[in-house]
Amino acid sequence: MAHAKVCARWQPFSGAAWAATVLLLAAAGGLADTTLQSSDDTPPTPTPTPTAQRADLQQLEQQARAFLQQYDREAARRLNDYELAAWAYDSNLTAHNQQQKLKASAALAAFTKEQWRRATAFPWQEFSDPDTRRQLKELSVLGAAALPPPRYDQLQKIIADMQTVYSKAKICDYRNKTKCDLSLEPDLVNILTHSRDAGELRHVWVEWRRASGEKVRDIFNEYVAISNEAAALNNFTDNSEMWLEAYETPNFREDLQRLWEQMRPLYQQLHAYVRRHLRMRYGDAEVTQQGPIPAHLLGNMWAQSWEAVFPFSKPYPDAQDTDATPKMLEQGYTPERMFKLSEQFFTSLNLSAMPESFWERSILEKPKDREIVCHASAWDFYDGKDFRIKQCTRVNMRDLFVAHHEMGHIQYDLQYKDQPVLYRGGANPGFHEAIGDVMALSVSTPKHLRRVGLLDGSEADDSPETALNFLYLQALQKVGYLPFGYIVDLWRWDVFKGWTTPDEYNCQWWRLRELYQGVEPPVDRSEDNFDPAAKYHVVASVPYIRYFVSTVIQFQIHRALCIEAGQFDPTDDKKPLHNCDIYESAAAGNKLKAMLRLGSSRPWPEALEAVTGSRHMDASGLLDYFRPLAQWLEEENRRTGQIPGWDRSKKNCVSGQEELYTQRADETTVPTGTTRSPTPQAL
Ligand code: BJ2
Ligand code: ZN
Repeated sequence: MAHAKVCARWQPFSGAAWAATVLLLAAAGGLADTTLQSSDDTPPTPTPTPTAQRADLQQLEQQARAFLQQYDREAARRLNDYELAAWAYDSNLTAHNQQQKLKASAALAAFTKEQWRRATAFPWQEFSDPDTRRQLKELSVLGAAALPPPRYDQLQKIIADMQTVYSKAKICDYRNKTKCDLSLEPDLVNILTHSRDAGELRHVWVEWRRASGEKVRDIFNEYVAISNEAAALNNFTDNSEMWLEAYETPNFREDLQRLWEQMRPLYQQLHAYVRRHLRMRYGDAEVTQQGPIPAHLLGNMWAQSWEAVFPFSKPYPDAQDTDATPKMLEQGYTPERMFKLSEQFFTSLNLSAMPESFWERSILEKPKDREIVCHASAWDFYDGKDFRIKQCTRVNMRDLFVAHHEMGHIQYDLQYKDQPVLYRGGANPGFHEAIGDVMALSVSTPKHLRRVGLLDGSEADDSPETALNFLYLQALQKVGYLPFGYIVDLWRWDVFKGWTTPDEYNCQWWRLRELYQGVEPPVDRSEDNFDPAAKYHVVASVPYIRYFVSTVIQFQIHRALCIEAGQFDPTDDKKPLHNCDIYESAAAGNKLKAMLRLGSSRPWPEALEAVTGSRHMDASGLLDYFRPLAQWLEEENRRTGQIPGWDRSKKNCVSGQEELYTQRADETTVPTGTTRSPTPQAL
């Protein structure tokens, strides 16, 4: 469970001939502790053991190794069955395909449980080989398969249903109310990116939430209850603890909080700068001087990535743009060519090309004849050969980076394909998310874009103004993203813990949005709405903190690879980190490869150390990268009288829609009585 990959969120296992082991176990004095949760990975205590018992233990350890080998073969086959059924459904959302996927899921769970039973019968904590201990420890956390089969099936059905509502959701056009076939990808994404009509943006924002999140509010409650039941059966206090197990780090939450505090001042500078430009664009009535930013104006459905505001807010409007989209369109780029370009970057680092079958089986464009899960994803089919991406790709720079993100997953999958199934995962989930993004940090530099013909001019044309425009564009994606990457699971952890109760789900979501992101909804909200579930990972039950972790460590990894490639020198002003392109550096690629090949066979600090020399997550990579922009933003905000931070929102969040109407009527005389956020200063 700890390292299970996200697309198959199950614990792998095996199915074998067990008579010999059972006999041995009987000889050794019975079955081991059968609690579901593992304790730790510490070496066995060398208590004086009678010789006979020691011999039994050695024999048991040998048996365990044989078990793991057999398990590995069988697990790969079973996982392959499941992934094929899941792919069939996600790429054609029919009732029949859903049934098949749920059947495959139930079969995998039954197998997992059986293997868990066998694995935990070994006294693995006492084994001498650390690798055998690690694999059995991994197997000892059963996850959702611990549920009684009917309850397990119910959980999977709820997740599939929530994901399907999200994937099929449609809304009506702002102007033509009879045109009601607008889907998130590509229609709503296009409107949010290009429309500058605040009314239209508000419409799309509100309607999307009506068509997606609101529809799953009731079944989400059941999802929380069953997830917690599963966690309890695994001896965790609640599902948030089970999710955090993947990081194998005590006090992980405190570490994250510390990272956020380190980066918050930079975020607040960016926020203040963007707010000023939004005010200039949309007027004081839409955007106040000192309030949170209305979430519908940032060019993204969740206000998680802000690059769409770049055209009207760039620091130097007359300097060269670093957007590759115009050239991509001019050169007739296709989705396939975007992925080929990404593949070529990987191979230039001496990393692997995609197998032939990848190009045959992937879905790189939105099909016209059926409904699919359009949200981009990368798939490992666990047979060492079959790897695919499904993405409703559009030809633009944003999707070029998503293509790199997804290919980063496949590259990781390819590098650890010869590891046991139990180790075919990232060092921790954040590492898996970081690989493609590390590539994109090089690819997005003006230097690289010119090299591949996606930007005019030569390096000699690079002025400090172009560099700042570029860094600003990067910040809109990466810095703008940070608090969103953080709060999705801050919210879910408290929901699983029962600290946020169903009558507070939506208002608590907005408290976090306001407190950390400094955004507010364009209209009042209530508990009739369910805005967290308007985000894919919430309905698909995919943990989210991995993306926050990734955003931090990708800059650490980038910095280390840039030094390896001779592209970054902290003592040389002419080689700033943001200008580094590791293209064609086999030295950088080999360093990365050594880490990727480990999969999850070692605790993550070791993997990080192999590349960066440090065993700790650290925001200094990101802060180093953005330093020139941070200075510029500070000065610019001072010059224009912007005060970073925000006052409390004047938007309301109340228990029900009815209360909202009463309240509006009474607004002048009655105190709001609404759920309010703590002040930003309380952060
Ligand atoms: C677009 C991207 C995910 C991802 C998909 C869906 C959920 C898991 C996978 C896994 C990968 C693996 C995504 C990109 C950055 C921010 C975040 C967002 N889709 N997943 N099977 N992103 O991570 O690629 O493909 O191998 O573990 O959701 O909020 O858009
Ligand atoms: Zn990813």
